[in-house]
Amino acid sequence: MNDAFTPRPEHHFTFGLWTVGNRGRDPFGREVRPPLDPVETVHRLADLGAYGVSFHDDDLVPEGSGRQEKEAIVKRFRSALDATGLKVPMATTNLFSHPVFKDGAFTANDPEVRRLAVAKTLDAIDLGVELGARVYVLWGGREGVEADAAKDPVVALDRYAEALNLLCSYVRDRGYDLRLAIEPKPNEPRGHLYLPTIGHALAFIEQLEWPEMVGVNPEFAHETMSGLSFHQGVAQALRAGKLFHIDLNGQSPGKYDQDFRFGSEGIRDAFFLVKLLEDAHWDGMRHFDSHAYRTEDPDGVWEFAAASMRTYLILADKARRFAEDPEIQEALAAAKADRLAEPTSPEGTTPEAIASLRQQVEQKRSDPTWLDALAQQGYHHERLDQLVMELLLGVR
Ligand code: GLT
Ligand code: MN
Ligand code: MN
Repeated sequence: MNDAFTPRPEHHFTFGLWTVGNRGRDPFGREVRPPLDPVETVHRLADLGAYGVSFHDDDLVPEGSGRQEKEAIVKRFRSALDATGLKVPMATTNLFSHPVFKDGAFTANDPEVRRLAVAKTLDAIDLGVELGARVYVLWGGREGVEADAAKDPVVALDRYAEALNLLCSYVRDRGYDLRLAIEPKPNEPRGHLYLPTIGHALAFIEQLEWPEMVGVNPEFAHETMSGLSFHQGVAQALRAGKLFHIDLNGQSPGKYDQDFRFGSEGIRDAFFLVKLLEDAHWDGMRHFDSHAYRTEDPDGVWEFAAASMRTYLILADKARRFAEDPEIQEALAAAKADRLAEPTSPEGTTPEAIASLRQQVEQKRSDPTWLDALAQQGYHHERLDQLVMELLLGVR
């Protein structure tokens, strides 16, 4: 299909090798799809109109590969990138599959394990930068605990921060043009993970040695697992200038990390997320961290990938219609949506400004009808929300 929702490289859609390469294994059943060659992934994604591909070190260069093997793999991968024009905007490290990381990587109690985790990440940073990555994602899948007594949570965060400082120092020393992005998640695979939400990560970043080098990579599924609003969390990251990357997928609240196709669950939050990114002209990658249902054969995987991008473009079109729809604009005015931009204290935050604000309120209060009138006004959110529903349901 070639229409207004056909993805093109300028839309900046990217996929991890591990996403379309997901073989459908789950805790109860084995793989249902054959392995996917990264080179084939590059060609298929380019054919579908994607901009780029991301990877964990081990997705591209399998664990235990020798130096020559690694060189051959990277060379072949680079040729596929050159042939298709596909980019590698982001790379990351697998610090969760190997049994050595069962007690954590950067927060493992054993310092030897922590040193290994840092060294593995430095190697992976070199590889990512070599292939063009400008963002480096850190998802702490094993950074957490089940037996709370086993780890002092304050000291664990000290070690987490130490690891981030080491990585930043290395990036600076090498002169790499690379920013780091922490990916929060509340739980899974650990019972509790450190830095469980966007808010936790943002606060943590401010206490690092080079906070300007570190931002977040929020994932739709991860915030939604805790019942939080994804787009509101992303808005806070954007406001802080910390949205370095984003993982798009689908998830229903309170469940295991589903990583479903973007938009397949949580369509309203997905819409407000797309609207947020598009209204802000956010120039980062629209990265899908999701996988096809286990029911799918290899063809179904490419249907899944094409649909992920198509849904994003449909929602971006809805966001444009939202801005142009006169009835929606009227309903927004009734909700006083534009007045939220008005400062509460137009005169500022000085003691004089505060005194003036109080005096104005005092004066208004002297009119006995003022408070009642304010309290009794309706905001017509029901009308506004229904209009959004109708927009999403395709009848406006
Ligand atoms: C893993 C995880 C994702 C992370 C990836 C990056 S790996 O699939 O579930 O959320 O983004 O390490
Ligand atoms: Mn996930
Ligand atoms: Mn993710």
